[in-house]
Amino acid sequence: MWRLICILFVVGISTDIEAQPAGANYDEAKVPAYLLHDPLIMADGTLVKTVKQWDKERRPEILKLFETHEYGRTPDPIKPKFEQISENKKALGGKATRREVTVFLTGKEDGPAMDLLIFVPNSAPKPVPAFLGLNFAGNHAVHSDPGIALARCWLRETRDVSVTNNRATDLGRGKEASRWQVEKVIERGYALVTACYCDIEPDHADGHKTSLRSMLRPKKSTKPAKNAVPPKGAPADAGPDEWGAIGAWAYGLSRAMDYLEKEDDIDEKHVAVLGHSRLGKTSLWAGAQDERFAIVISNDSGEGGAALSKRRVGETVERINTSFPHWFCINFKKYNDNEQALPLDQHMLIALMAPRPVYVASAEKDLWADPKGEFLAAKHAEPVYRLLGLEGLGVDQMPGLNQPVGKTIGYHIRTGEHDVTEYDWARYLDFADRHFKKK
Ligand code: GTR
Repeated sequence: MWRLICILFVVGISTDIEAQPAGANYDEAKVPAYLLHDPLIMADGTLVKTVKQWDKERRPEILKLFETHEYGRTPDPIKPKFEQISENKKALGGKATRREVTVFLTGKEDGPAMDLLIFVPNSAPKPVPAFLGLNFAGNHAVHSDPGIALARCWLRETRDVSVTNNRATDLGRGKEASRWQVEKVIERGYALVTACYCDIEPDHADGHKTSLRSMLRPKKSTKPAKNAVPPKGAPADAGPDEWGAIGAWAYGLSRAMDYLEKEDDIDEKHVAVLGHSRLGKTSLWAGAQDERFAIVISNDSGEGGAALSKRRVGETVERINTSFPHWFCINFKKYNDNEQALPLDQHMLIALMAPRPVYVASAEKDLWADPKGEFLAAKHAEPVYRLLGLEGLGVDQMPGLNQPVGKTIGYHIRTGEHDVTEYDWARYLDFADRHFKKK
């Protein structure tokens, strides 16, 4: 019944296969023929022809598909409590005001908490638009400013010694500065708001035991199947569509947004949410669920983010569910080595951002994340933007390296590795200027 878009793609992009995880397909000639669901055809076969039908029927239907089969259901939010813990009006040599704010996620001071780091440009007229994103290594890693508190949460150990026994040390200060470009963001008149994702849930299979996910369970959760194997990465009695860690991290972004709605210096109607890699998957899921995010940006988010799963290029559903059993809901494991059975793909996630601007970025050497699959997902979200009277990507072919394209859907593939670079930030700032500072 459903009208399906049939795609068999054969292209070549320059490769660096040796540097990629082994055992995956990086060969376009070996991409299976696959079918994508049309984002404008309802599950019962009805063609979506009006904005109202999209808003009231198809959009909720697609959102529900992602809740049921991929990320799990997010519980109703608890009102958080906020406490400003520091302020420096002369940060960055006087160019910015730096604030640190603790967000008590369950509203209780003895519950899980997330520390926000906020830089607001001093010279820009208030309120200012903002970029909000989670970071991997603690707020202190985002900039070398010694006044930033060290992260208090469990952190992933890295090859260097900046994290010891899963705790932050001073050696980690500024370690991720190239990924945040704080000065550039401030110079362009935007605030930068960030928090460490491990404040919300530590990123390992048992992380749920100490995080929000053990305290805040979705209400009418479907029961585990009889004889179900106890799930890895989720509470023992978790229902098959109960949220995973990506859901919890996205929940944290929405609570940060709750704070921004109260922050006088920030214009809460102009907040762009962004994230890299697993946190790019998170920014997309946050943007899909929470329409307060006015722009959504995915940087190299790959499998379970912007890339089409059905192409099975680079990381597959099985690989991601095996390496990271806690990220998605239990139902997603049904699609291990069975992507063609998915009732969705990631173009439908991108379509959920419409009519808001969305930006998808890839990197040439990041084949694990399947750049072509990221481009195609952005492309196949376009019909929804058109229905809403907007231009989407505006191109049919993947652009060359370092040639950004797009109108309401932005896209680029830059030279280099899996990372967030100055180049990426410059594109996001231009994109935000274009959409936020329209005359
Ligand atoms: C990889 C994972 C990817 C991506 C990446 C990251 O190990 O396979 O899905 O999320 O980590 O977050 O850097």
